Amino acid sequence: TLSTLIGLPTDVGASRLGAAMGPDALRVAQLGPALERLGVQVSDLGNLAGPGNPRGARDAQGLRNLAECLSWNQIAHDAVLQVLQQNRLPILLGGDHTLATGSISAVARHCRATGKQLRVLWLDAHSDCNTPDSSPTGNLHGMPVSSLCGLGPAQLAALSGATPALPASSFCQIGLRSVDESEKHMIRELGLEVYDMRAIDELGMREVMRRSLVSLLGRNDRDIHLHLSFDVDFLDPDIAPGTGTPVRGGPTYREAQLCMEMIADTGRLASLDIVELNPALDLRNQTAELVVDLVQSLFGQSTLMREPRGVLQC
Ligand code: DIR
Ligand code: MN
Ligand code: MN
Ligand code: MN
Repeated sequence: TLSTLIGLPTDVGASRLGAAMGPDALRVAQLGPALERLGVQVSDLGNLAGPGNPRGARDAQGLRNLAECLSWNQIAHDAVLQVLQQNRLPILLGGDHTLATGSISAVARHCRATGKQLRVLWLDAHSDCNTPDSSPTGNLHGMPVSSLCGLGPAQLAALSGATPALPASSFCQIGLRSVDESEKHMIRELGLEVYDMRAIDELGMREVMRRSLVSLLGRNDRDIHLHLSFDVDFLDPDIAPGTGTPVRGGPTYREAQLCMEMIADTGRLASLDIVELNPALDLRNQTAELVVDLVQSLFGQSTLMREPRGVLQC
């Protein structure tokens, strides 16, 4: 595998500062070398430049820092698209989760051009499907899913060159435990496939992953591009304190590992966002180190020699 790290140091979509330091914390935790040890060839574009955080008040539409979010998402889109066109696997180092709008818009554009089918797995404590009308905070990191489904701010929703960038049926979300009232309705309306923490409690992570991957990939016999959008707040805050909107009751270390291992087994991962890592809130970079550990599993690290198995057998 050839991969490219793209540092996008911004927190304009969030209300807490600090996610802008995420890319460097991942480099300090040796993300590149960890992937190289697994046989992944890594190049690093470094941190791309973009507007600072004006810490704006909410505008007439109720949104915070919309212009800056648009710039950053355009930067994310252009960088991810270029990496995909080089037949490399883009790894977006955020930055807050608004960047997934630009990143996934680029993946959608690339898949449209190459005839691939895009599927998005969204690991998060939150559903990120607020709209400008429904958002209780005005923070754009709470809106990437609705933007990609054509319901966010118009310019964000149009980034892929088609609105919606992809249908809601192409998403699957896992790990949710903080969903606004308005989002509960949106999940219904969009028909989003969601496995919340209760589902993980009741079914176990293995069955949740099996169901998710079957519904995303089917028999895994078509030309599918699987994108993983990994919000670090997916993880339980006891093991991952370095994130801006932690919610207790998340997946354990082993549950998260299994999740990544099962994604690796599909052999379909073709692009990745790592977002919402906030080193200012972390303890001695432990969250970044944990993320690097998990990303190694995502790229095939396993305890024993294993034959990659089909989704239906897992
Ligand atoms: C909340 C929190 N639903 C919002 N969202 C977060 O601001 O829309 N997403 N933290 O990561
Ligand atoms: Mn390609
Ligand atoms: Mn989140
Ligand atoms: Mn998120």
